[in-house]
Amino acid sequence: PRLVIATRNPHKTEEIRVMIGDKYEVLDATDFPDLKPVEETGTTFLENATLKAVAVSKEIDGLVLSDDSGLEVDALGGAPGVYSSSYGGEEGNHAKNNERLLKEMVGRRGQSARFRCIMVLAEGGEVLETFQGKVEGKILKEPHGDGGFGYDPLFMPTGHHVSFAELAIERKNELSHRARALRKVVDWLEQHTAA
Ligand code: ITT
Repeated sequence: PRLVIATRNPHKTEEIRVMIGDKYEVLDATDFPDLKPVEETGTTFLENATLKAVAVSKEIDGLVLSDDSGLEVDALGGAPGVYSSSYGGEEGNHAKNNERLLKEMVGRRGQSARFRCIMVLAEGGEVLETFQGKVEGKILKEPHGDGGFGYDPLFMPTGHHVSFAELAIERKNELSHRARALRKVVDWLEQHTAA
C-alpha cells in the first residue's frame, strides 16, 4: 500500500521513508504536480497538521499523513514553535533560522528545549487519528555536525553528548520527535488496516 506524506520538505519524507521500511510505498506532495501548496494559517502544530492532511487527502486517494513540527525553546517563551520553518525571515531557510536562534539566545538563561511533532492521518478529507512525539534537549552555543536538517546542529538531545546533526541518522531516527510520533502511527495502521 501507499502512504502519501503531506509535506514538501524532502528531509521529513526521507526520515519517514527510512523509518517505515518496506511496509508502505512512501510518496509526498512533490510527487503530485497538480497539488497546490497548503497555507499554514493555524497557530498550533495540531491545526497546521490537520490543515495539511485534510487538504491533501481531499485531492489524493488513500492514506495521507502530515507532519507539523518545530522547536520550542523555554528561554524564548516557546519560540520558534509553529514558526520554526520561517524564524529567520525566509520560509525553509535553515541557515537563517539557525542564525536567528543563536542571536536570540545571547544573554538568555537556560538552554532547555524540545522538538515536537504532530502527525495527522487522514483519508478522503477526514481525520482518522492524530499522534504526537517529542524529544527533550538543549540548545548549543554553536552549530555542531552536518547531518539531519533544520535546527539539528544546534540541538543536543538529553542523555547524549552530541547534536542531532552529529548522531548517525539511524540514531536520530530512533529517538526523534518524528520517530516517536511515527511509531504510534505504525501501531495504529497495524491495528486498523489490512496492510
Ligand atoms: P511542510 O509544511 O511542507 O511539511 P516544513 O518544513 O515547512 O514542511 P513545518 O511547517 O512543520 O514543515 O516546519 C517544521 C520546521 O521545524 C522545519 O522547517 C525545521 O525548521 C524544524 N524541524 C522540524 N523537525 C526537525 C528536525 O527533525 N530537525 C531539525 N529541525 C526540525
